[in-house]
Amino acid sequence: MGKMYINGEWVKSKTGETRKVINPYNQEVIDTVAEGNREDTIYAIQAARKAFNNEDWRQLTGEERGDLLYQIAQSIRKERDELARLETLNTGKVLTESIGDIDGVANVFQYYAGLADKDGGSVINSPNPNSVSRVVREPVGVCGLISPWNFPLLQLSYKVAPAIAAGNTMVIKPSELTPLTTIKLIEIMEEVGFPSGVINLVLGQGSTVGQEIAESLDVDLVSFTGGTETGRTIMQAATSNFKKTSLELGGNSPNIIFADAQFETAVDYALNAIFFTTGQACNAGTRLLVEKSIHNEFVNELVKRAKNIRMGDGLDPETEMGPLVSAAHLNNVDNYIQIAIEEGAELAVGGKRPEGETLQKGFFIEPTIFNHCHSKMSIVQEETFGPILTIETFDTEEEAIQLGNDTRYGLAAAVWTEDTNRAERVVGQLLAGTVWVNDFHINFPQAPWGGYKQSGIGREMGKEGLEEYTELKHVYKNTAPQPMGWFGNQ
Ligand code: TXE
Repeated sequence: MGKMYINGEWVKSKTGETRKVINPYNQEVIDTVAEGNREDTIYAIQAARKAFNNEDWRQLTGEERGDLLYQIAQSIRKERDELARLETLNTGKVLTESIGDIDGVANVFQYYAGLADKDGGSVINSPNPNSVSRVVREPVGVCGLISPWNFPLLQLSYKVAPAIAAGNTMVIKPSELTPLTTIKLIEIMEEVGFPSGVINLVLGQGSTVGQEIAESLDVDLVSFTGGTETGRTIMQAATSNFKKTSLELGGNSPNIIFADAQFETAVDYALNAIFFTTGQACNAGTRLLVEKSIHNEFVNELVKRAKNIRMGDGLDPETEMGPLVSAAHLNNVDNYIQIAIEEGAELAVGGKRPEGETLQKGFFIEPTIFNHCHSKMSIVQEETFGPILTIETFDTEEEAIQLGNDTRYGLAAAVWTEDTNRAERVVGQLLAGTVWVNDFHINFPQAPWGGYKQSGIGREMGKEGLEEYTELKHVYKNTAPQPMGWFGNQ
């Protein structure tokens, strides 16, 4: 049974409650794990607070913390196959994707291992003679790290690795749907060796465990990846003590195809942009914007290939697309499809649960494409978070930009054209945290990741992702102190 890890010990929840963890491919129970509540969370927060004040942790140098991170990266590489298998069992995603995720996790730990001892602060110009002014970065304190179910370990690594690099302590809460690889990561971290209380894991629901983390007066920073509405709740709760808040929320990313784009490559990537991880990616290319002159040809090709997508068990190497993560999410996605049809979007392919006995046991939905959409439709404006592509057309560059930005989100965007000057003009106008030119989905630890508008606050990864986990301190030293003689000096 999967337990929680609090104050250096593996523990059951105080109530003894447990939760079954389900494989979304066939609804079989993969494991049973502890189900914590507010009381367990408070205990973990207290342990993290104590550990933050403990010299054993505070006195470690950046180099030593970097060494711990490097060891974690190495262990993840050793456990790659097992971690990837677990991720596929728990999320339903295909094994190749899980392997990519786990390689990404190791890379994130390695990147922050290298960064942990690089920032020695800076000396700034002081307006006064005989003085030295410097700015240093210090850890924030106790960090609450709340992660989602779509990239369970990868999204968590964006938080845990920089939090350690900066010298914080933490309470980790994975999604209640997908805790298995996170439990395994904690085992790895225990083996690498951290002082008790530096790393704590609490399992359980968002409304109890997550809410306590967001509200607690003893948590100094909350970093959350998940839905925009949950992000709003967390931000409100975090006002209790004005926690530093980092939010990576939803997206509704435009994928803009000009007529001069390399046709076959653009089609290929457009499919990958939306159907990767069954559309359950915050940066999925959900809104395809195609120049009118190639629209019909482009859609025909997309539909032809979408019909061939093989759904099935993520562990089967033949499978190209797995199920959605849960019955509740399948229901959400299905609702969006019905609304789209009612609103007059033209269903080009998919739109229903697949036939065939084996797929009935899982939370499958067919790859779905809606043609002739417009930006007033909810299917275009909402984040469906399923394998649903909407298609709109444009005539001019200006129109493409206007449609691309016609969303409350701003996580990512892509533009496809062979005209490099046009590409730069469009990039400059798109309101998104990441813009790809003739590519999609790529991200890596060196580059900051996060969104404009309602896609969130702050950035993960890159050196900016480390700075989120630090406080700035200005130190001013008078090197020739003299009495001022200001008060009561008659
Ligand atoms: O996510 P939630 P849900 C989007 C996507 C999806 C929608 C809802 O559109 O359809 O969100 O998904 C924890 N205080 N994304 O409901 O609720 C929860 O336990 C603190 C985008 O499954 O955001 C889990 O650990 N924490 C996305 C985490 O928040 C709370 C990834 C994410 O769950 C909480 C996932 C609370 N009050 C969904 N309530 C992305 N950006 O990649 C829940 N949680």
